Amino acid sequence: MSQEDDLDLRSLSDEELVEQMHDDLYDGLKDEIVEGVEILLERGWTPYRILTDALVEGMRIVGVDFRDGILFVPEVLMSANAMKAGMGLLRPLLAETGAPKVGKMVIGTVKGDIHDIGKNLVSMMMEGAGFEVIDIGINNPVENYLAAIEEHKPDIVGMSALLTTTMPYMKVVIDTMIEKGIRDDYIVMVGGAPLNEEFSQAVGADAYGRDAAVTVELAKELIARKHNQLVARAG
Ligand code: B1M
Repeated sequence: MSQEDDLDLRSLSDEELVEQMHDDLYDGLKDEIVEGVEILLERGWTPYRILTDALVEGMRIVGVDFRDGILFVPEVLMSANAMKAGMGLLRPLLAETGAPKVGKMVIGTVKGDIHDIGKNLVSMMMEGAGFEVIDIGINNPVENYLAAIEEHKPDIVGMSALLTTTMPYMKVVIDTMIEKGIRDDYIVMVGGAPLNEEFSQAVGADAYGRDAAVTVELAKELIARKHNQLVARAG
């Protein structure tokens, strides 16, 4: 479905606008997505609601047609770019907490994998919850994680994978941390659409983040638990 040139997004009801944004994301229409986000913000929608109802849901629809061979890589890339433009507008708003930093996280997509929308979303939500986030980007070999851990001394190491072929690489990173004797110094969290709780446990992670909101909650819990353990040990 393509958008007619003269369609005035402002004339649409919230529900119609969100539906139109799903179509615009599908069609990779970056400017329209930015405008849609602006309108919903003006109408008092929270950044989180815009993110989940308009953008993430739109991308889910794109994913279904990508899977079914209706959409192809170039089209999905345009959708991804439109999604990123919308996320760019929401990022500062989600990060605007002013709260003291609750912890530090290094996050990256694993080697062989270039999907970064979910990881970026997690980063944004973590920042919004008061975490300092060091994003090491996509296609990261274990050396990149180790270098970032060494440099930034985070509380949490986060890994993202969207492909069944790349998710096993998470175990390579965790096993290397074990070999180097540093595994237990960090909370390791994993996420990405093909993962699940069992996989997370099998590779030796501390937690599986089903989505960005769950990841934030789990991260807070795990940080609190770590602090309590440190206090108990010191006492
Ligand atoms: Co790709 N791709 N893709 N793709 N792509 C999937 C993942 C796929 C499921 C599509 C499908 O067939 N239905 C499929 C994987 C199948 C499989 O492995 N079994 C697939 C494929 C096959 C491929 C290629 C191989 C296609 C090809 O070249 N023939 C290729 C691989 C490239 C590579 O990585 N080496 C490829 C390429 C691409 C694009 C470049 C076109 C583009 C990526 C653009 C980008 O990211 N900059 C793309 C996209 C956009 C998708 C889909 C459509 C959408 C992914 C997405 O952004 N979702 C995807 C289909 C799908 O997942 N439904 C698909 C929205 C995002 C908000 O959700 O990423 O799940 P998600 O993140 C969530 C949670 O998972 C969680 O929180 C996030 C927010 O709630 N989470 C974490 C994610 N990471 C976390 C890390 C954490 C915690 C939580 O750390 C602690």
